[in-house]
Amino acid sequence: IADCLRGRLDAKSGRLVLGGLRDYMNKFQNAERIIITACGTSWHAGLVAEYLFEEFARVPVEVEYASEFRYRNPVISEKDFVIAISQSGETADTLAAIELAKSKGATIFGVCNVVGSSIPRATHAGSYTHAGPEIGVASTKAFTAQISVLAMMALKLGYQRGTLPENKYIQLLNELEAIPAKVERALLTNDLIKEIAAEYKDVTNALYLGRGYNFPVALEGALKLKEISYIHAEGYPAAEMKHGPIALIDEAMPVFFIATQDSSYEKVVSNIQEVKARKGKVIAVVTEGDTQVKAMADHVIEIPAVHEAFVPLVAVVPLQLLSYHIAVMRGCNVDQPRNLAKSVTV
Ligand code: F1P
Repeated sequence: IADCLRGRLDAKSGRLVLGGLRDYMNKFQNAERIIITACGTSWHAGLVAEYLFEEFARVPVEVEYASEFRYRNPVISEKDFVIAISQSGETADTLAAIELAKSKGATIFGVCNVVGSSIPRATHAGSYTHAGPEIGVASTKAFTAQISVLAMMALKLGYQRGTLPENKYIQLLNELEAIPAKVERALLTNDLIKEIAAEYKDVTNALYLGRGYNFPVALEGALKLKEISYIHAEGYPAAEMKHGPIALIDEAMPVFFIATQDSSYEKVVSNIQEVKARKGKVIAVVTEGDTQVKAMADHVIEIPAVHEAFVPLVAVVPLQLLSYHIAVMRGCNVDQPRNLAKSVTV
């Protein structure tokens, strides 16, 4: 994240340099809709971006799995600004979605990690995430770097469109600048997470629940567990629990909540009560100093207080660590999970 922000962000002067946008700022600012397309973890980063763009820039956003988008007949025009997100820059579905949108006259912007890969070459413009090489197949730091770029884009757009007042804009840039230090602190939970992993390494199912900005974090937490530990896991918006997944809860079901102190905190607390009433095990990522969730949960993992809009950048870290430790304890190869390719080029 620090590498991604470096040179692009100067909160004190309000300077936000997004070189890739320079020639396309007009298109971006005047777009009637933003379409975000990606696969896997990158799609989850796109979901976070939907919340960011709609909150700060008040532009309608659609987030599409590239693997669906490319095969249906979507309504798309030159008034759309399409953002394609990919770590590898080689994902075949995302490339095909780009070609489709391009053929309809939309402007395509890439958010990719691998410099010179196929997606940056197929797009009109873009920003690199500068996350460094992803050694493992499953994306981790690419996710946080993608969200960092997308957050900067959302703040810039909001400011330019006048939906984000200058003082709030500067305040949010300052918050963003403080994120790398908060991630460092979140990494200090490693030993505790290892203990939690030892307790849950043999489960066969897990649920991940979060609301608002933490809903995509729940999806990503579940995906990481599936990808590297081969444990069946589902991510859901916490409020959807009562529409189905609640039937799964018993004493054998660990439920991972992202329950940080934000606008949906009280509602998440009542979701936790519902799980505890059914004897489910609750492991919650909470804000430092939390007492309410701590009193109910089987385990809590504390992370520093973060502005609600940027909480995915920090809250995902303990969930990535948890999947890592569980995978290692189960004897799985965390860098080369079975059946998974780093670049899905077919
Ligand atoms: C998309 C993706 C990754 C996943 C795995 C397979 O890749 O689904 O999110 O972890 O590596 O591919 P990309 O388009 O972001 O490179």
